[in-house]
Amino acid sequence: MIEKFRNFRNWVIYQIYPRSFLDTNGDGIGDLNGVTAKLDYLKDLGVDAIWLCPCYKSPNVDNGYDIADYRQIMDEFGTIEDAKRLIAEIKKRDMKLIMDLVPNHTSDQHRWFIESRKSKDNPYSDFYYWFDEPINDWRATFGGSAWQYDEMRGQYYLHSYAVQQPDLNWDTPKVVKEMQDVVDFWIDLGVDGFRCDVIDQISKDFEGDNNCFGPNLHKYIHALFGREKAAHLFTVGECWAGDIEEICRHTKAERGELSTLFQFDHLNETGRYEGNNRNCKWNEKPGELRTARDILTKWQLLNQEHDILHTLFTDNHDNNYFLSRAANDTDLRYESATCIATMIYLMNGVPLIYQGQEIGCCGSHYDSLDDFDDIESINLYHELIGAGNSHAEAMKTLNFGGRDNARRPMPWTAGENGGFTTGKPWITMASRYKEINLETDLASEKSVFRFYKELFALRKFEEVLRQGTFTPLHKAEDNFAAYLRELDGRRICVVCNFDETNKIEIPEAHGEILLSNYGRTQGDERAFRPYEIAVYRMQ
Ligand code: TEU
Ligand code: CA
Repeated sequence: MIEKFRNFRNWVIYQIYPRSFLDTNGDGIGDLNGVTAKLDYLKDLGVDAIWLCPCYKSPNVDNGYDIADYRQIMDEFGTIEDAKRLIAEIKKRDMKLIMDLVPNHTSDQHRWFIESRKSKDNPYSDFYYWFDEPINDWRATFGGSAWQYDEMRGQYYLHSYAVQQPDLNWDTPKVVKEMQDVVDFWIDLGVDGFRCDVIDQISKDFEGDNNCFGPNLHKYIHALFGREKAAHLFTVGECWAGDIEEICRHTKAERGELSTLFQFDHLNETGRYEGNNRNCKWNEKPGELRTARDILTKWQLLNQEHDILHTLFTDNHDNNYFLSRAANDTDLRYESATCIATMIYLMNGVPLIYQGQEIGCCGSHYDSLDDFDDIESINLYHELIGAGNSHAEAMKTLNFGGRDNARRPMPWTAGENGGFTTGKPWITMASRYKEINLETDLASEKSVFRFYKELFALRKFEEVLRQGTFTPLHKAEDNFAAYLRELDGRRICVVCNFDETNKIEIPEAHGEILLSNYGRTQGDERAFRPYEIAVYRMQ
């Protein structure tokens, strides 16, 4: 692995959904100055880099993933001067900033689309996909047909997501140039990388009836990041690549494309609702932790064999907290949160943590649709009711799988609105925020924050945890994860018990104790308790 990619393994990346992080001007909406105000908090946690979800000018149909100007800051979040100050303050602390690039589509309020829809022969006419009739039966992720008739233009345009998110036509050379200029604009402002939204969709395979992995995909990704100006960047793609060959085509260093990518199959997240299909994020799945362990083990070994950089994550702004989906977020919330964190973040790769994970945030339960904001959830609710489901059944689906769960404001204190805002929060606070917030966590004997801080410090201190190999020790039938990290003869064993009831004996569990979520001391050989983890330096 090249030096640059090896160095990325030394980072801990923290994902911020700025709308819900901290409001500093009382309008109930998080803002960039709120992120700046919390940089020391993040530094203290052990964060090296921040992935900032879209903060560009947007009408917020999809909360910033519908961009009206890639070079201006969303009015609610502040100004470009606030952005420059945030970047300067990040650099002062020797931290990095990764912006969220959304290359597949814009808002329908972007000037390119406003111009494009005016006629068939203006300079922006071919910036989007226009046809006299829908040319296939593609569906939009947020429901309905992916083709929308536009009265002004008199044609249909393609939108893979909301109607208000028209897909850019990357086969138009000027689109490629414009997006290169957007990347360069933010590089010149000093950003250190990009998370690339649905990057596999920027080339469509109309022949193969597939809205991603088109014939020019790698040409376009290379056009963005295979240039000298972009050579230093950390780039992570939100990708659907399901086989190792395609993943290598995206991420091998010599290809000049991405540093790494998100693979979602350990989250069982196929995205769109597929009824009672187990394999989608909306439905509860027993044994999810073991399934995730086995999928992660598969990719750890494959990525290691092909010497590519792996992303280590369980949460993001598109999913309910993994803690609530896969473990026990009630009477064993601390144990579950610390068990999940240890299993994922001591593996081989670059750790990414989503805001709130570090204090054991979990899903909410609301019975009124008024407590939901996300276009995906609200569209799905109406689809479910239309399909004959009761209100209660539809709300059960939204509460378990909806994106609003992870977008409820970060609870800093047990006080009014969790200390997130002095105004009215833009969305209802998490239903348990009075119990689960930073202030209460830090006052607890069992602090998730202090455990995360210790976990990241251990990873920072032990090079074998950042650069070592991964060898699984568990077997498929084991209800625990156990793996070995090795580097130049140094060996560290990680053990995570998933069992809530039975205590288990783990033969590999011996050596010098480096970390425990039960206060296990040296030489304590008792059986493992529910969600107990231990990390050993082995002789
Ligand atoms: O998400 C792409 C994607 O996979 C969506 O289908 C998302 O995962 C969905 O919630 C699955 O149920 C990216 C962004 O992460 C998401 O926030 C945006 O809404 C979407 O693209 C459009 O930009
Ligand atoms: Ca604000």
